[in-house]
Order: sequence, then structure tokens, then C-alpha cells
Amino acid sequence: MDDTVKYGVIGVFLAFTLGAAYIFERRLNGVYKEGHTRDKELSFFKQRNADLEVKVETLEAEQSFLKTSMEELIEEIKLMKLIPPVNEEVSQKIQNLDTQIKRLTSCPQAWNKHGKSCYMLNKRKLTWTDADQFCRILSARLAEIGTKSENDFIYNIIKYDTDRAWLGGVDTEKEGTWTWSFSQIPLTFQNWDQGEPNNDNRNEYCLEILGTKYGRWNDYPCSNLMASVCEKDL
Ligand code: GN1
Ligand code: CA
Repeated sequence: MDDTVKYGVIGVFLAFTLGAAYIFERRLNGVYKEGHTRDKELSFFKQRNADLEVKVETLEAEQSFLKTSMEELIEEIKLMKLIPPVNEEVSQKIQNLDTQIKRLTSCPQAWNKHGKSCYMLNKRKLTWTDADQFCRILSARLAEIGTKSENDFIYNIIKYDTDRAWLGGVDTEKEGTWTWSFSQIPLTFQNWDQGEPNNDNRNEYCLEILGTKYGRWNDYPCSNLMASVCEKDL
């Protein structure tokens, strides 16, 4: 082969190799940078998540403090009402405080008050887990029933709108041992329908209240979609 052609071929080959190496390096750099940006983003979100968790904890503590203060105030106002008012101005102030107490001790709109709780039927059909999540977003929990009167109250809320609704009970940890999931306490009051809980098809770990059977209970597959009842403290 002619030397010129030989050097020409080598030249082209070298240029090609260098070009390829250059492109490869750029790409590698790009990938590295992308990864680096992702890492930075991830650590940013992790930090933000941690900050938010601290904020939620602080707010919860403040909320609990305010609740106690409010309860104490309500008791004081109740006592004040026992004393005959000194004059018209005092009498007016007591009346205003009374109106405020009513507002503070009533449930938000769309919630129904019974005892010291507010209840809401969520008509959206959800799995037990999603229904549980839905209540938690509203600073509530899936309803946990402790008495017949509470059960009757919830039955009366749901019976016109749905045949069945999720409650907060599960026996996922140990078959046959039913607990209120949010409070992590065993069910004391129970209102099972006849033959229930039967763990049908060995796949029923969630508790439902039946609108068709006077509010009696059934164990049901947690992945089924249905309405649910949220409960929150007043
Ligand atoms: C049965 O008939 P139905 O759908 O209301 C069963 C329940 C099960 C349910 C599962 C008496 O109730 O235990 O959870 O199917 N009831 C009886 O779909 O066997
Ligand atoms: Ca069942």
C-alpha cells in the first residue's frame, strides 16, 4: 500500500477513535451529572420530609395543648354561669362565650356528632387501606365502635346510603384476633352478624358494618371496594 494511503487510513482511524472517545466521555459526564442531580434532589426531598415530620409532631403537640386549654376554659365558663352576672356587660360576655363554646364543641359540616366524636360516611368506594388513608388525611380514623349506642348511631348514618361500610377493625396480625387498627386496642364491644366472622375463602381480615342487617358486623376481603365511616374526636 502506498504510504500516503496508509497514513491517510491511520489518520481517519485515529480521528474516528478520538471522536468516539470524545463523544463517549461527554455522555459519561452527562450521565454522571444527571445522577449527581438526582442524588441532590433525593437528599433535598429526604430533608424536606424530615422537616415536615417534625412540623407535624409540633403541630400535634400544640393542638393537644390547645384542646386541654379549651376544655379548662369551658369548665370555667360553666362555673361562671352559676354565679349571677354582676351587670349587663358581664351577662353579654358570658352569652358570647357560650356561643363560642357551642361552635368549638360542634362537629365540622358533613360530620355527625355523637358523644365526644364526629362521624362521616365516605360514600366513595375504596379498599380498606385507601379508606383508612382517606380518614387519616382528614385528621380522623376509620370508625372504632365501643358501645351499642355508638353502633346504632353509625348504622343510622349509613343505612339510607349504603348496604355496607368499612370500620377500623382488622385481624391481619393474627387470624381471629380483632383489633382497632388506629388505636391498636382489642375490640371490646362486638356486634357480629350470625355466623360471622367466618373468614370466608380464608381471605377476610377487615371489618364492615352492614346497612342491611341493623348495623351488624361482617369480616370481609380488605381489597373489596366500598363506602366507609370516618371518626374524629370533637
Ligand atoms: C357472604 O351473602 P353475603 O354476601 O352478604 C358471607 C359473608 C362473607 C361474604 C363475602 C352468611 O355474605 O360471611 O363475608 O359473603 N355470609 C355468609 O362476600 O356466609
Ligand atoms: Ca364474613
